[in-house]
Amino acid sequence: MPLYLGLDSSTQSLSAIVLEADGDRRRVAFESSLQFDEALPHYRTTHGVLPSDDPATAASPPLLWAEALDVMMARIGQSGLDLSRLAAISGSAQQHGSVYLNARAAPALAALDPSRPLAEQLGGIFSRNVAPIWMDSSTSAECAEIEAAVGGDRALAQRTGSRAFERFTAAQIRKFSKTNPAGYAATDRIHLVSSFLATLLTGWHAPLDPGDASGTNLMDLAACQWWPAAVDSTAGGLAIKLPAIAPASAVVGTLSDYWRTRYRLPPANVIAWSGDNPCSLVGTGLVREGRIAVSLGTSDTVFGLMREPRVDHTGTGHVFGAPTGDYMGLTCFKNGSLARERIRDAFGLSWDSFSEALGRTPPGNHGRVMLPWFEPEITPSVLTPGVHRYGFGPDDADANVRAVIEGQQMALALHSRWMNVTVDSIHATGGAAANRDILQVMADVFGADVYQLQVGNSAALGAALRAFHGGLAAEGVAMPWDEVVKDFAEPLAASRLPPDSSRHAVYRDLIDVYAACEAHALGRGPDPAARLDVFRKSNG
Ligand code: ADP
Ligand code: XUL
Repeated sequence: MPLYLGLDSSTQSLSAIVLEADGDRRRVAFESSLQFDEALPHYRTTHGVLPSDDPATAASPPLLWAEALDVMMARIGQSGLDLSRLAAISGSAQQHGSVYLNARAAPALAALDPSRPLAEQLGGIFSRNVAPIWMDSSTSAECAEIEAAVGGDRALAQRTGSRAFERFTAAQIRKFSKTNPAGYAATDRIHLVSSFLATLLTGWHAPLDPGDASGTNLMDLAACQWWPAAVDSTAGGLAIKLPAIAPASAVVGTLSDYWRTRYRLPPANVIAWSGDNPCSLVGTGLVREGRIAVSLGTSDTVFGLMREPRVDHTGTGHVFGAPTGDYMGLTCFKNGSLARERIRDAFGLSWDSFSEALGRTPPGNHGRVMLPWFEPEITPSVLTPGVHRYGFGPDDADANVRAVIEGQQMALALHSRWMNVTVDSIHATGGAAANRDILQVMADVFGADVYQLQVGNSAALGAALRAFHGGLAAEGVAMPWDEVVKDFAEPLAASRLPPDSSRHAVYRDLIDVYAACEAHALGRGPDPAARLDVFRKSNG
């Protein structure tokens, strides 16, 4: 039976999933994960990110991702699987991050020596040693400049799927071209994390898929091509530095000699890599409209498939290309797992004692509301971090635990309304989806059944399923997506967490109060004290 490999290079880790699939006989044959900070401590990252004094900047070393790939491929080589059956590989990567390569990259990648580790051969290929990542919020000026040059935020959103966002690649490239013109001039190719890793596998500059390219603010969403007006408004001479865009199921090359010789692998097809959210869409089985997934990873995201691109005119959400050739709507929150960890660690809790604390307070938390903006926030846009607490202080462990979870779930529900989906079931994924107490709050806030999935890492699974789909397509077999995801990406019936109607009623009240607190914290609304009082009186 053929094997299909999916890799996921996320903010904090690299994971791999190998699927064995032939018709209806399917199973996960191998799964492995490595945490960047622990496995590769010499890069000195924390949660996969380089330390910075400025909360607005966030970057990671691209060499770290390359070395992690080498370590993971060695593990796969030693997995005991019959790798001569490896038919195709695809990948998922954190979105928006950009990798800057000079003209030495192409010849160096084509001539890698399989007897030497990858990272020590890549030292000279970067025109910028660090890659700005999705957590960076330092480019508001560049966002404004790009929007002005293309005719405004609505024009940009209409064409590319999103207004200008600080973490999107266009604003990051513009900032680099302004602050380091020599480095920009020495840049031959700007990859996203996804196409950079695909490039390492194939040995030549691999194209980008429309899903990840729509996280740049540079792609014409309908045409799946770079939009010249945005490209020219971003930086001079950018058009020739961008990778090509290829369909998500395209074969972008075969595994280069480096990997074949070093780890005794076959010349497997490499299918275009994509972003972690487009991959998760497939990995959570959302290949039809009408359901949503919530990913509680380093970022919290809420997303769903869209047949037509319905752009968010409130300016919070995004429309990306989906691996199925459709579209996906997405809203992203930066204060996700790391905010939950901040509260857990502030009170010296484990995840178990965190759950116990959650159980000691009632839904609605006696009208205590938190906006957990430990770091600058993406949704809503908050550039200067600061946690806002209404009705309690930072020392009450139980109140803080419930407030962070409810605040995040309220924000997910409130800021996904633009997608206009009637939510009756949610597929939960990401590291924190292991926590059923958090998922129960999600069910009660949304008033929807929440399901866990058989394979927890939906981004890596989605990448493997994309390898499966693209690998078959390369052999002339067009398998429908419903069939691709069958058995692998289905919600576990036994995991269903139904909402409780009385708790949902509390949250229907609270969401308006939460919105009032958010407006106040953003300086756009009155003090919500009176509304909080009314809520407390009617909800205990
Ligand atoms: P990434 O965005 O890097 O893919 P993951 O989806 O792997 O992140 O999620 C990692 C996060 O999952 C960790 O930072 C941790 O806070 C969270 N996590 C893991 N287990 C639990 C749990 N039982 N309860 C809550 N959060 C958890
Ligand atoms: C999505 C986003 C994050 C990253 C990291 O727009 O910024 O979800 O993809 O996972």
